[in-house]
Amino acid sequence: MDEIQDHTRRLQNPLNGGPRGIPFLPRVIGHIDLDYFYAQVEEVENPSLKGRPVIVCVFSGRTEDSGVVSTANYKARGFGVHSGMPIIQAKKRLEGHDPKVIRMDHEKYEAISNRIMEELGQMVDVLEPTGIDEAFFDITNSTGGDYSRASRLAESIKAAITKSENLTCSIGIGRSKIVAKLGSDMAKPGGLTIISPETTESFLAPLDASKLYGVGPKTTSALEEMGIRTVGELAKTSPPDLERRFGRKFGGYLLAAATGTDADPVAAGLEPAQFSRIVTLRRDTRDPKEVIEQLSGGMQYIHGKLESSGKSFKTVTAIGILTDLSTKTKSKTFETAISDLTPIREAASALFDELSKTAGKEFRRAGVRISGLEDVEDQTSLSEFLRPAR
Ligand code: DCP
Ligand code: CA
Ligand code: CA
Repeated sequence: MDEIQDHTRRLQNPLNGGPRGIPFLPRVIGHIDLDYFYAQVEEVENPSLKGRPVIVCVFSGRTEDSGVVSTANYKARGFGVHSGMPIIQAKKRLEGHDPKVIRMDHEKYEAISNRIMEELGQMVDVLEPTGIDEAFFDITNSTGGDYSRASRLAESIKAAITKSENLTCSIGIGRSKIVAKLGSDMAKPGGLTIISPETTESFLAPLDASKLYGVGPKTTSALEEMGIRTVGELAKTSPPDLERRFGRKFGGYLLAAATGTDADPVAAGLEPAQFSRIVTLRRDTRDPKEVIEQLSGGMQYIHGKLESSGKSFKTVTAIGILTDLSTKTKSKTFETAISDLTPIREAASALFDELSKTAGKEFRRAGVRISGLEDVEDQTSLSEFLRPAR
């Protein structure tokens, strides 16, 4: 029940998120963004591309080269290529530099994104994905508001994504969403920026006001007219001056953004429709027994989640990620909802037996998911039912 209670408290008091009612822990908010995401996925899949300019493109199909660059790796960016540039123009800039042009494969990136979000969700208190390659997270509770612990947790998040997907990302940690996002932008690629409450003011002060989320070209020139160029200058502006120019709401927002006091909480998605756990196997294998053994802790974790949420489930899915990074799944659905661990284990064993026969390759990672969640309410779990009456 702890989780549910903590979550309720967070909702009641988005400013602190303190565990077990301890008030006013400094918030610890993170923003994570994967580096040159689509292009990096292609590099991981085909390591021989490393060192070459890579552009991932959406072809419109009108002529051979019509379309735009979806993203480019940093090598290609060095030649001035960027997202949204026409393919023809990008090719001109990369002429003579051995560029690799790849067609965008959205499904592939999405599957990887989902796996990463799932993994992240297990490492933080609250995760709010905001795009295919980025998310805000709240780690106030798990760090106790301590920024050194936050730094270590961020390092382990980076290490986990490197281990599971071989991808690099950038992370910013700060006391608000805006500060965290500025931090991750600044850390690109592959970096980590920790902005503790004490250093927030000096971190923000020199930045251009246009870097703040929500400050576009129009606001930027309005601010310039008022003699405001940096975030520090904005932070020192009197509230009435800002409100006169931008209205109460936006004026207030600008001031909060500039002082790193924007209180927008990290919002978890809707109630989870499933619980899952994916692990990277100690070695690639075809042996379902080996897989199940290494998933044992993961299944306990899922079962714990199930219990603490007061849910039961109908469907178990075995997830196998093969050495070529393709994903194979197989599911079993029970007729009635269940809340015990044993049927999860048994179903997963049977499903991995079947998967291993059809996969055709070794498993690199493996996972179990339960879905078809229902409230337990007064439905008796098998173990309670079998327990002798006292
Ligand atoms: N994307 C796209 N078209 C754009 C911008 C982005 O298709 N105009 C896609 C491709 C990117 C992904 O979204 O890989 C994530 O976008 P980002 O803005 O985060 O950019 P990248 O991840 O590519 O690079 P960075 O390292 O700067 O984050
Ligand atoms: Ca990115
Ligand atoms: Ca992004």
